[in-house]
Amino acid sequence: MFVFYFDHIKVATMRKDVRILLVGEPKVGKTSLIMSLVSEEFPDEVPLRAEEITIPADVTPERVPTHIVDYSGTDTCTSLYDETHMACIAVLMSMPQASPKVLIPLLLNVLILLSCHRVPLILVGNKSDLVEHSSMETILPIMNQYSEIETCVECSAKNLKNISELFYYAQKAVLHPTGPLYSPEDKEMKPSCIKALTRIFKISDLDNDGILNDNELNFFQRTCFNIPLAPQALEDVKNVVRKNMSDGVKDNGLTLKGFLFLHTLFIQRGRHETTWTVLRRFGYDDDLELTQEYLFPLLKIPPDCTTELNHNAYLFLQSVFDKHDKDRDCALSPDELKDLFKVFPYMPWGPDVNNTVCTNEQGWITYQGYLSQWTLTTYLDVQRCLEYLGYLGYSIIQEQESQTAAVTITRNKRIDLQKKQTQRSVFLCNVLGARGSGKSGFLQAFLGRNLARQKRIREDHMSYYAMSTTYVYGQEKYLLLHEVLPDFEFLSEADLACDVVCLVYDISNPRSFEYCAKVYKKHLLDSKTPCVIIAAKSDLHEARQYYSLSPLDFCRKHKLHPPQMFTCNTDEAPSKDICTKLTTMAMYPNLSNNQIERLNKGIKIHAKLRCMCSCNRCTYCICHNLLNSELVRSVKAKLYSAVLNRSLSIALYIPHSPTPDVTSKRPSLCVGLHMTQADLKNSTFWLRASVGATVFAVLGFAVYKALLKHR
Ligand SMILES: Nc1nc2c(ncn2[C@@H]2O[C@H](COP(=O)(O)OP(=O)(O)OP(=O)(O)O)[C@@H](O)[C@H]2O)c(=O)[nH]1
Ligand SMILES: [Mg+2]
Repeated sequence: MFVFYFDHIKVATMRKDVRILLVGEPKVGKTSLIMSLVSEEFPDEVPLRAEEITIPADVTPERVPTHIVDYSGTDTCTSLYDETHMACIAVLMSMPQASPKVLIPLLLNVLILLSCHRVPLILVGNKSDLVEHSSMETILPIMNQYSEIETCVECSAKNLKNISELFYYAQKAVLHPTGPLYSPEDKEMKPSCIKALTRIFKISDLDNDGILNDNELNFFQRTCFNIPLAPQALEDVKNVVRKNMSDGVKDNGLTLKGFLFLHTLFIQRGRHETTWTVLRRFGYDDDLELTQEYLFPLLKIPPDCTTELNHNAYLFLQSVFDKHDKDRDCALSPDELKDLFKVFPYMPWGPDVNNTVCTNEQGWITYQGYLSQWTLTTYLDVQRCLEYLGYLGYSIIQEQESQTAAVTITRNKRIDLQKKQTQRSVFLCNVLGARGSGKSGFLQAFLGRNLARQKRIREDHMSYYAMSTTYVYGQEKYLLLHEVLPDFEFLSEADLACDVVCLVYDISNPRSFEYCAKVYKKHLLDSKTPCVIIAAKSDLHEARQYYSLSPLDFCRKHKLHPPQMFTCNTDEAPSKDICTKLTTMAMYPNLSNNQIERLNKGIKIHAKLRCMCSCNRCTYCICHNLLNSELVRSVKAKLYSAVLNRSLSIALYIPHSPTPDVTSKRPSLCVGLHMTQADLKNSTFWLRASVGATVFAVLGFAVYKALLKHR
């Protein structure tokens, strides 16, 4: 015989208290039963009705405060309807010698009331001391007929038989009801219970091989019951399953069939609490639905802050990807994706997701695309992200309080602007332009798709978002491109709230630049958001734009970068240089055009160094991860900003150095050129402090480069 121990504190969503209502014919012994329980002796004289009593939590077996209410139809101010409304469980008392003819009408009356409030019932035959034979034979068929009846007990208030047991059963029936789990008529678990346990099995099967091996079983046991299983107990569990079914144990591990069998056995042996503990630990309520508290833990996002996944969350998502990428091709085939989302009640990703993130040649979401989609959901709809992580069992597998532990709330953007540096990893770029100017083409190009490939995308599978990574100074950053609908009249503040704006015009269409100029003048002229104008379809013949200024003159006048030539009509994957520039501008909105250009030159050097593989498993990726770890990243960021500030201050004193754009309306770092003494000290401090870090980073790069060469 094996035993699953459990810790009461872990049963988080269990009821806070239990209210037991005693009903029955007059003189059946309701009040005496309560008095006998309290005083542990049979009272000779009893009042008509006992006052409501409360048994404190620490003296009850299930450790919940228990209220016992004596309902006497003759002397009471509350109706039976109201009482059943408040009760968690009712105890219908009768004499053991009561025949079904007497009992059933009485039972039906009570059941009608109870069914309104879904209150379970225990049938009690009191005064068992008066009869010689058990009445269970007559009672059991009635119990099987009505599923609301949890159990039947024969007791005697006089000789204290089964009194405390009765109240224990009542408590248990409330806290761990059989109804949602098991169908006594069919002698098997209910479909909703099988569904919930199957999801739990799949989450606990960490390597997704369809078997819970000893490690996984131990992890499961520890998560649910707080105690690991002793090796012998583990063997006992498997032996019980082996004895009862041939395919319950495979490769010395528990199969889903074996796991379900084990729970059926628990329930049949009256140990529902074991199954309930598991279900509650995985977030289920009494109706076997995932609770709102589990799926949507409270997370407050202050204004001007964004939400990103942290390092641990990415590691968790990586392990989920790995366990479903069976063929190890670093992409999820439709079947693998379906398998991944089996623990969800619905398929969360539609076909548009394949056109929002990177896919492989077959159109399957790659590892990088998969992480991008999670990053996008976290950024745009953090509640949804929490819900999805809940379905994947994030808090259970990662042993966290809730899914909120996966999310980083970024610093207020205004502080980033003041400090001229950011810790953010995700930047939003809104892409605007006249109809047909090439916005969607630009978005898809960011995902590595040229025009020929874009033409194969179905219209209804198109997406207004494109998310991928770019490298800025060796740091991996996510850029989210968002195509804004071109209706000029309906452009709102929200359409322009982003880190960088992209205005697209079609060089072959003489009317398309006007739209960009109008949007810029109306919404962006006085805005602090950096802006880039893109001259799309540069493979086509350039037409003269019908606008008072040429695009180049317009950019000069407004101190913008010159229009960026772009085409997605290429043989290979289109260039992503503009996206790198956009990310740089989003990261350093204070920088002038010249400074961005200088930064971008640096980026190209770094781009050569980076590992093109994104499997996250090979040595190259491990080195890459090390270099991108939180610690190194923060030191690097500080170092860059210190070097940047310093180089800018030097630039001031170099004769004929490119003059920074001092007259620009957008704030640029040149404002920061007039560095205060404090700034200088700060920068010197960071320069000194980062000498040590530089040595470390250089060593890291050396190892990394050496490995890359061999490759
Ligand atoms: N030759 C050429 N054609 C392009 C290029 N980019 C897009 N196109 C074509 O231009 C047309 C419009 O491009 P889209 O990207 O759909 O333009 P859009 O701005 O998203 O259009 P709306 O969403 O309708 O406002 C399509 O037929 C594309 O095939 C390019 O770089 N070169
Ligand atoms: Mg479009």
